[in-house]
Amino acid sequence: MSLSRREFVKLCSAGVAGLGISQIYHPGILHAMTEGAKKAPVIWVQGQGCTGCSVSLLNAVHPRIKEILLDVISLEFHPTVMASEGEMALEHMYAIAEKFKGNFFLLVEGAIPTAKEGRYCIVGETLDAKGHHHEVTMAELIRDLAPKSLATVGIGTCSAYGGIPAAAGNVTEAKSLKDFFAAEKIDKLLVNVPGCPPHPDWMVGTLVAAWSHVLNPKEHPLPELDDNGRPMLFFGDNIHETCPYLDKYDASDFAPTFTKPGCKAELGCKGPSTYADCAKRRWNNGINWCVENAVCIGCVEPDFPDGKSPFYVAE
Ligand code: FSX
Ligand code: SF4
Ligand code: SF4
Repeated sequence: MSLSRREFVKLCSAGVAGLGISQIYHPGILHAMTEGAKKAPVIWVQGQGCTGCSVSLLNAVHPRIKEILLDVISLEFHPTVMASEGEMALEHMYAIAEKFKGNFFLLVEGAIPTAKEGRYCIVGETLDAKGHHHEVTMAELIRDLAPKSLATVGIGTCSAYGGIPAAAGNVTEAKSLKDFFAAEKIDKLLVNVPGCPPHPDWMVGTLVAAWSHVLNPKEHPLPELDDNGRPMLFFGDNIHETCPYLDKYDASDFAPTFTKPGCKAELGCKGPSTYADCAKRRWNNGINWCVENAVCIGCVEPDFPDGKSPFYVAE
């Protein structure tokens, strides 16, 4: 399928305005966007996290992960899915960062531990000039790669805001990208795609929007970010205000248990203090979302998890 530039922009605008993900990722849009254009070089690194963000990405439906990898991005390094490993993989990653200096996206999953010189998170080994093994910390990796990237993207709440690794206790002195950049005086465009884990559409959509901007800045302005560095396109809605159970909330008609449909306010729902489009977009190909069988625990917010605890309230 081929679209004119005008049709492409019209489809994009329709998708963005209506938040219809199938429109945003209409196959024609993907095709038009990538037709004759370079794919976005991406380096994905992992620090203190659970790999849930990566698993969520693999669950992408519109488009599927196959289309993302073949048509949208050139995934040059990803610890979970790449076939290569060890020094060879790290060498490739460093070579790509040099080759595409200033022109690749650094996607960071997981927080960055800074206690004990970052040694709570060793991400690989390299050989130094004397042939000695050198253990590379997550902190060192970000220090090296972030300044060379076109933009750094915090994938998941751990890298965006500290998340679970930076929760009370925090013996590893885990930091978010923003705090790490500030401490290290790294001046680089930082975009956050929080969520524990983030919805696949949020990750792919942010990359598509950013790469469209790189390819054609006049027609595709950079997506607007909120005060917490999140694209408004996906994080502009208040969960509570867009919840299908808002009428029940207003009528003080509360569900007594998770498994009963209805407003979960009395069970601990954090929808009122949480901003994301989960109520409209839903998860797992639109089949379900947190509030149907549990509560919103506010996983996309900078104060998650401590400020959102306790997640559940027992009667
Ligand atoms: Fe964090 Fe990624 Fe939560 Fe996990 O690793 S955002 S712990 S879902 O998956 O960084
Ligand atoms: Fe608000 Fe949560 Fe009730 Fe929905 S279930 S109306 S988000 S309190
Ligand atoms: Fe996170 Fe709440 Fe969305 Fe669930 S509904 S994914 S807890 S923001």
